[in-house]
Amino acid sequence: MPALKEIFRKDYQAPDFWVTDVSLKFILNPNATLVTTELKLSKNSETTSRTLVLNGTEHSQLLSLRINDTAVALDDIQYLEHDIHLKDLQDDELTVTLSNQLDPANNSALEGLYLSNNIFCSDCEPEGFRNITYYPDRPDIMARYTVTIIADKATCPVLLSNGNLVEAKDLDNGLHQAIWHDPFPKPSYLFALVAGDLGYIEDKHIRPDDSPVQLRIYAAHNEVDQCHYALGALKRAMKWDEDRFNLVCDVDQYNIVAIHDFNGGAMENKGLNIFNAKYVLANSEIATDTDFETIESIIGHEYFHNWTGNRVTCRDWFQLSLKEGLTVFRDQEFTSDLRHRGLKRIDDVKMLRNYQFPEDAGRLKHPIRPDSYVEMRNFYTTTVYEKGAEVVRLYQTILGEEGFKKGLTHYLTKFDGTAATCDDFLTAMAEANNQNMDGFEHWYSQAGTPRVQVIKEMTDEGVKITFKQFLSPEGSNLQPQWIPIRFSLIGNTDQIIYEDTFILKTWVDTITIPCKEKDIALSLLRDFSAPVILDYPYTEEELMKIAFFETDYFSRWEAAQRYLSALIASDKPVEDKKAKFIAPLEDFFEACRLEPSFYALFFTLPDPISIQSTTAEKDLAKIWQQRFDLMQYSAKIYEKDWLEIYQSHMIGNASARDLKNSVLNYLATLPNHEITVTKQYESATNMTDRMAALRASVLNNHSTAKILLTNFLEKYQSYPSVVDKWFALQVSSPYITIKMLNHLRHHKEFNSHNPNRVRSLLGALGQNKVALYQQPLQFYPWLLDNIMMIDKINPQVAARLATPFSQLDFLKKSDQDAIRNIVKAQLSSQLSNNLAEQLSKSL
Ligand code: B3K
Ligand code: ZN
Repeated sequence: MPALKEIFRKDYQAPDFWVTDVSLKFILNPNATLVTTELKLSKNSETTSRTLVLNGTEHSQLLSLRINDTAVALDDIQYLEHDIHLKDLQDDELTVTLSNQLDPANNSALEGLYLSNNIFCSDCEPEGFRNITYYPDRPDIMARYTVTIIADKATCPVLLSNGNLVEAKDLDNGLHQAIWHDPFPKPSYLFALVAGDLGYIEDKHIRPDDSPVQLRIYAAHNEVDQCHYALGALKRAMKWDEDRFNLVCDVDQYNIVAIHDFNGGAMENKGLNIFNAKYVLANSEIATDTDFETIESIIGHEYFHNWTGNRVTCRDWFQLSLKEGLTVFRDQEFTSDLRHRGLKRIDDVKMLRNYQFPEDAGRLKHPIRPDSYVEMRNFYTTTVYEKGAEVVRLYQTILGEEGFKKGLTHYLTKFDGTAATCDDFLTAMAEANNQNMDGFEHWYSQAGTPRVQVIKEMTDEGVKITFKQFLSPEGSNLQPQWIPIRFSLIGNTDQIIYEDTFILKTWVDTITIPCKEKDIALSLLRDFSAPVILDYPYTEEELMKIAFFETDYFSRWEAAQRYLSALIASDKPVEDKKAKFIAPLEDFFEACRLEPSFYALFFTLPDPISIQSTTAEKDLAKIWQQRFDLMQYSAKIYEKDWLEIYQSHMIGNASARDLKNSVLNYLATLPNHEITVTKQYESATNMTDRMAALRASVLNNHSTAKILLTNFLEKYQSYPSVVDKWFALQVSSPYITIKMLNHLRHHKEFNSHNPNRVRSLLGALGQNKVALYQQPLQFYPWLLDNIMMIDKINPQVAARLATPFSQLDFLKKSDQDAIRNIVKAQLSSQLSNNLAEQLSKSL
């Protein structure tokens, strides 16, 4: 395998030339698109050398190049790999003009300009623009773009780019042309082009100064009626950013396009967001309640980038968390404000623990601001995004909501129109709040999840609490991080008698709270106030007190989960767990009617992998079985009560559906309730209920599962995101076999060129830890073979699917070794840089 070239953060150098203006002209054709580019350049007075680097790739064929009025012979051009190096350019202001040809129809990597269902579309972040034209493709270069698009009017009636439409006219030979101008200087990764036969719906957002923003969502004609929910979400996002952060939309036309073949979730291109159709198209027949919430948050996320990412962007890609962590935090707050803050926090923590904690403990671990990379595309990780968001949340926890807002306003004002760094953000936060935040910066440079050990002692002065932080690997040159710990004390009368936030800034610290009561419960890390692993030996009594009497949603849920994890992991026969599980459960049967969504989470037992990581039991198959036994036992004992809750929530809103479907999971463990599941499937009037029934049937291996699956596919064949669910559900079953996987892999609905479909098969298998644990030597080689097949088509997607190979710790040691040997053997094959980086780091 060729050596992988690593790029280091410490090597950042400003460019010798800035680009002030870009003119692009596209003559679109599926196999031979002609691109003409004119760049106005200006010397960066802060560097002494005079080299212009125009990044390119093997995908674009250079046809001509001129510097000012002088043509450069193609043979005289100096390349370093695919990048053009123009050296010793003497003018301080100059124009470079070039033309090149592209083959969008054969661009299966879906980066740069490609075709999806006959729609031309672009995807450029982080370094896809260099697939479109030769350009200094780095985020610190921000230029004004004018884009001319010429295409066949019959097949491409809609021509879109960033900014404002300044001209549209018909040309000869059935062609037409549109010219777009974007007045905001932007980095190349925010460039976008869409052209094809699309329909749209539209609406307006009225800004505080009464001026309108025209909003449009474009989709295939037969999908336009599925865009209404997303359009409403966009309006809510615009309003929320005005109310919460005084941030107003700065463009007069805001377009979103839904595209079926898309590598990521969505892209925040200035004024022209391109979305994976899965995160736009929805109605209650095809989308679950969770899908609606996800769509709203992603629509919000891309819109919020308009300030945090587009107006202030990143100096280099190592700073990615500057825009992503911050924007995830903003979308989390958006959902919290519009929906239910407590429940949203629980969802976010679950996500962080299920995906980011394993990454931080695995072989691909990296700080939220990495120090080096081979392929930047591999660093769009849950660490950069979700842990990044937690770090942004720390500022708010420490500075308060108002302090945070002040800091954000200061940051956006100070760096408006520029490319900034994570250090700039920290400085702005500290400046605006007049706070010394020295030491906070270690969150950006140190990888791994801190562990916080807490010791509680009752002394004559009161409750003495000692906090110690541990970072791994111990003994290395790591510095203590700032860890805010929200906590409360619940006293003898089950009331909260004290609450505070303690900020641990050193390795060890202690506080004493004057309190004479005995039997107090210490509730730690309320609202999950820092992304850490809490090591505190809660007693069962403490957990019960917290689960019943805390006011913080996260803490109540967490206490119940800890309690249940220990109970499930314990080797006692299930009948002996009765008193401990069933008796407390009874108390919630009435309470659950008041807050159905919350209790739906409460009743959902911790998943096997989280039990494995928080208890001494490491046999995942056994955990899975004991978890099932406990559910089935409780279903038997309380069948009448469960059924009563189930039936009384048959009709209702999303919250009622949550509760009903969490109860269905208990009932579904009993053979006599297969019929309950089937009935729900058949009579469902929305996707939430239908999918919940199908899931219960498949995951419990009901005899009817096959029939329901066949029926489901027939019904929803023409809805790609629903067919994705059909694949993913089967693959996430603990009963999945290689035979079934092969059947799905060769199913007529499988499409190795569509990232969503590929993820619904290979991504879902990588997440099915119970199956992987049981038959690792069958599933991992199968997964690797198929990832390597995808690598030939789409390296970016393949590399992301390979992350399970870096997180093998949950397996038996001998299995880990065997799998690493299999990976090692494949490293000599032809792999993309993307996949080679992920796999070689996994060894
Ligand atoms: N900024 C994009 C990331 C896309 C990366 C892969 N092409 C989406 C987002 O985080 O909003
Ligand atoms: Zn983002």
